[in-house]
Amino acid sequence: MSDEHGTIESHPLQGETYPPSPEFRDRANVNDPSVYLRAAEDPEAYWASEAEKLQWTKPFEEILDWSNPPFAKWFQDGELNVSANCLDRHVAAGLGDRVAIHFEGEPGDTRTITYAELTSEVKRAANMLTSLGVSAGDRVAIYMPMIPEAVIAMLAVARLGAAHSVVFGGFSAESLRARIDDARAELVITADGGYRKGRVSALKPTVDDALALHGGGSSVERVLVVKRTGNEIEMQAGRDLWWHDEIVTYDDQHQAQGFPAENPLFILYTSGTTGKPKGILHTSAGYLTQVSTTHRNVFDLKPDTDVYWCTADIGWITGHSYVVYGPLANGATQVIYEGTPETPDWGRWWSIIQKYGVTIFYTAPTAIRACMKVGRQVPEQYDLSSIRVLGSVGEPINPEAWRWYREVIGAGSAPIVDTWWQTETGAIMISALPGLTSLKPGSAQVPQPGIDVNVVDDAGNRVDRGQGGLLTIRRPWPSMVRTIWGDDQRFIDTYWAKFGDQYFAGDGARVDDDGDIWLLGRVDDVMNVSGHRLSTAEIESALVEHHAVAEAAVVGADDETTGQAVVAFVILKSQQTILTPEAAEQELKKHVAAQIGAIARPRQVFVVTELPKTRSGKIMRRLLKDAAEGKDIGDTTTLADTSVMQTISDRMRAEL
Ligand code: 6R9
Repeated sequence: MSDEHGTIESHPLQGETYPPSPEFRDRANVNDPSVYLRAAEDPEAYWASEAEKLQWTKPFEEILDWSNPPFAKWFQDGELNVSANCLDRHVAAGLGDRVAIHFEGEPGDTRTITYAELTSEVKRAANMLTSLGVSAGDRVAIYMPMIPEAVIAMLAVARLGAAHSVVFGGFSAESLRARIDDARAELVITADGGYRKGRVSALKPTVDDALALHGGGSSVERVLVVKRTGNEIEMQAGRDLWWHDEIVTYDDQHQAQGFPAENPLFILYTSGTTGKPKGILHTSAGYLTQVSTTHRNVFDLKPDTDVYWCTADIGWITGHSYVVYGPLANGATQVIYEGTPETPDWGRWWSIIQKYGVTIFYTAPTAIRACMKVGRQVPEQYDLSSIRVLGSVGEPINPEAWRWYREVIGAGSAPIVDTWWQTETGAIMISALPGLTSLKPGSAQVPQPGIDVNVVDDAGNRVDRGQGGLLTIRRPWPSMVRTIWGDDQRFIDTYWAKFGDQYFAGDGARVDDDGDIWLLGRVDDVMNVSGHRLSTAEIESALVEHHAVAEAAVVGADDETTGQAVVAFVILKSQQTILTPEAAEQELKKHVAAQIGAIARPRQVFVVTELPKTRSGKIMRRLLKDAAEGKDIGDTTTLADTSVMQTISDRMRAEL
C-alpha cells in the first residue's frame, strides 16, 4: 500500500487469540460455522430467510433487484410496518409485560417501560402526529436528549410511513437548520432541554435560533416540545406545542399499516470529504432485517434473559440501529441512560450495570480509554459479574484498551466483539461471532455471513494475505445506504465511482495471514474524533467564515483519548484588526463549536503565516498532521516553498 494510505506494519500481537469458552459456544445463538459457507453460496437466500423472521403484512417474493446498480432494492414487492415489528408483534406474542426500556435520567430519575406501555405510547404519538399532518413520505426532524420520548418519536414517525431525520442534540443551530432545509422537514420534535454533566443543556432555544436563521422562512410548520428539564423557554403561538398537552388528547388505539419494503425509514447526516454533510437514506425492510439479525448474532442476544445496554446517543447511527431498531425488533430489554459517564462521578456506568444486571454492554474505544485513564479502582467497586458479552464500535480498539475492557469490565472472560460498520452500511458488517470466533485484540476480524467484504489494491483487485489496501464491499447488502438524499450523483461519485462495481468505504485495512481484517482508519479527509466522523472541509469552511480568517487547514492528529483530535492551522487576514494572534486560539475554538457543535471544537488552533502547499496549490495536510503529532516531517520536496514546513514544525515541537 502506498504512503498516502498510511504505513502498515505487521501487528506484533497478531498471535494473541482468545477462543470462545466451551460453555459459551454451546449456548451461543450461532455456533455452527457452516453458516458462513451457506450464506456465501447463496447470500440472497440467506438474507431472505433472515427477512422471513420479521412480520410482513404482504410477503415478499423478489429478494434483490440489482438491475440498476448502485441502487439496490431489497424485498421490494413485500410490505411491512417497521414500528409494528418493534412493538405490536411482541405484545401479540404475549410479551407485553417484558421491560423494553429501563430508563435512567442523569439526575437519577428512572422509568421502567414495558413493551405494552411503549406500544401504547407510540400509538398515541402516532395519532398525535397524524393530526398534525404527518403522513407517509413526509420528513420529521428530531432534536432530542436521550429520553424515552426520543425513541417514541422515532417509532411514531416510522409507524406512519414517514421518515425521521434525527439531529444529534450537540449540533449547533446552523447545523440543525442545514439538515432541516436539506430534508425539507415540516415538523421538529424537540425538548426544552436535557441533562448533561449535571447541568441543563437547553435544546428548544437552539431550535428557535435555527428556524430564525436566513430570515426565518423554513419548511417547518410545527415544533413539538417535550418537557424534560423545566428551563424557561419561549413558545411561539401557532407554531410550538407542548408534547404533554397534546398527547393526552389522543387514545392508544392505532392500527399500523404496511408500507413497501423500500419506503424511506430515515435520513441521517454524516460527514463526507467535502463540507456539505450527506443525508444518508435508509429504507425499511432490508434495514430492519440486517440490524435485527446482526444484533441477535453478534451480541448473542437471549431476549428473555439478557439486559442489553448500548451507550450510543440516538443522534448517531449506532443509536438508530443498536438502541432503537435492532434491540426492539428483537424484543430485547435494554437500558437507556441520558447523561455522561462521569456524572456525578466515573462510577456512573458501572453502577448502572450493577443496578440493572446488564449482561451485554456496547460502547466505544474512546470511552474505554477515558475510563482506563481514571483507573480500574473505580469499576472494581461495582459488581459487574452479570456482563457476558462486550462490544466496541466507532474506531479501531487498541489492544491495550481491549485487554483492559475484557479484564476489568468483562471479568477476564467476556468475549469482545469489535464491530466495524458505518452510517452508510446501516448495520454491522465485520465482527467476530462470539460463539465461533477466536478473538484477536485490535482486529475487527471477519465479515458477517452474507456480507462480501474485500481488501483491494487501487485497481480493485484483492490483495494477498499479509497485505494492506482499501476496504470495499462487493455485493449489495440489505441495510445498505440507498442514496444520498436528493443527490443520486453524489451517491455514485462518493462510493461507487472509484471501483465501479464495489462500494468504497473510505477506510484502509489489512488482511493478516489468517484472513482476519485489521482496520487502519480513514484514507480520505474525514477524521474520527471519539468515534464520530468529522470532515476537515466542514471545519475549514466554518473557520474561513470567521471575518478574521483568510485560510485554514484542519487535520485529525492522533490523540490518546479521543482517537483523533481536531487541530487547525489558520492564516489571519493581513489587514484585519478583529483578532490578535494571541486571542485567536480561544475565539476560533468557540467559533467552530458555535458553527458546527461542541464535538467539532479544535483541540488546538495555530496561527501561521503560511500553509504548506504543493506547486499546484493543494494543501499538504499529511505534513500538517505529522507536525501536529510531533513527528519528523518527511519529504517536503513537492512543496512550493520548502521552508514553510520547517517553521511550522519547529513551532509545534516547541508547544508539544
Ligand atoms: C458505526 C459508526 C464510520 C467509520 C468507519 C471507520 C470507523 C467504525 C470501527 C471503525 C475500526 C471499528 N469505524 N467502527 N474503525 N474499527 N470497529 O461508527 O459509523 O459514525 O458512520 O463511522 O468509523 O472509519 O468508516 P460512522
